[in-house]
Amino acid sequence: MLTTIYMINRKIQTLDEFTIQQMRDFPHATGELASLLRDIGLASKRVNVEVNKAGLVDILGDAGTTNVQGEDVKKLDVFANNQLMGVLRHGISCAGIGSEELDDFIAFDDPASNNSKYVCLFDPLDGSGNIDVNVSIGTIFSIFRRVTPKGTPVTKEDFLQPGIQQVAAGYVVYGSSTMLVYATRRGVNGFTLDPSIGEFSLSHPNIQCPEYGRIYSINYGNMLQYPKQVQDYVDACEGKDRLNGGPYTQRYIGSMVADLHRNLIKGGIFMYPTTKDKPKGKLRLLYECNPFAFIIEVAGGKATNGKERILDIQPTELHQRSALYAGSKGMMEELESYLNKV
Ligand code: P6P
Repeated sequence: MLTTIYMINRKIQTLDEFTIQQMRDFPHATGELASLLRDIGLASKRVNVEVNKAGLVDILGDAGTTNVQGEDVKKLDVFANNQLMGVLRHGISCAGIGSEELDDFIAFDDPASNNSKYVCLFDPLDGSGNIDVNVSIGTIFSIFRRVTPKGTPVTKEDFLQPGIQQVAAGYVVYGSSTMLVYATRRGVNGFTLDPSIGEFSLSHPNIQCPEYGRIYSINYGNMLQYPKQVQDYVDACEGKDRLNGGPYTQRYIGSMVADLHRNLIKGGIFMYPTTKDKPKGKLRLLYECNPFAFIIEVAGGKATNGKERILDIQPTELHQRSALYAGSKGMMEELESYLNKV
């Protein structure tokens, strides 16, 4: 007897279909956020093409310039920045941008852009020091509703909002596969780029960060510069104290998108404390810490600067830095019990 094999016609939603479905669920939605997310998806697909062939074309190596942080700018950083700036400037949803690669914010200041509802901040290619050695890198983005009147050019006030005001935040990780993960208050969803159709397809619906994990991520090279409470917590992670599920395992890629993506999915804690060399921290608040803090909190985790919730910090400068402790709720509470010891 012939066995009839029913092909499972599991319809996998593309990013476009998913964002449109989300819009249908909100009758008052204008579609601007959906359009903005699709624009970011388009730019990241173009970046992905270059990242995937970075070893073959003359796009490796330094672009010969340094960014506002004083870091050597790799050609792919510049390419990624220009791709994001281009799609957002010519879209219908973004009035202006802030970028790690740009000294100041940019108000697009044309009639359509000035009537757009959102502003976007991004690190176009984080971890770019890893480009030449084929380690996962990423794009990080943060979306706010503008606070200045529509119809006018955006001002710095539109960008210096506390992270809790984010409407959406996400990242693209260019790794063994290319994934776009984004959060709104409704949840965190992950989309894997399907090369056969050239679309991001829903692969990780409703991502939840496990309350506990076994992974702790920190750069041991700076250990002697970290606050003593952090050193004591890391000792505990190594098994010197009884921690829930411990002793843990240490994983650190040196590319925060890759480290935080792994910890989001598997559970874990990521720490970039202040150091004597960087007393305000290394990571940037607006386009690195805020987006990941938003994503991790929506997924059930926690994110602080060691003293206060990242999302509560009132920014004062576009490129200001912050310490970052982020990840599984239970592990963050273990860490906080050490940080609160005077
Ligand atoms: P360190 C990459 O340059 C980055 O901004 C983050 O992606 C990463 O987590 C961190 O810096 C690594 O810094 O000092 O450990 O090399």
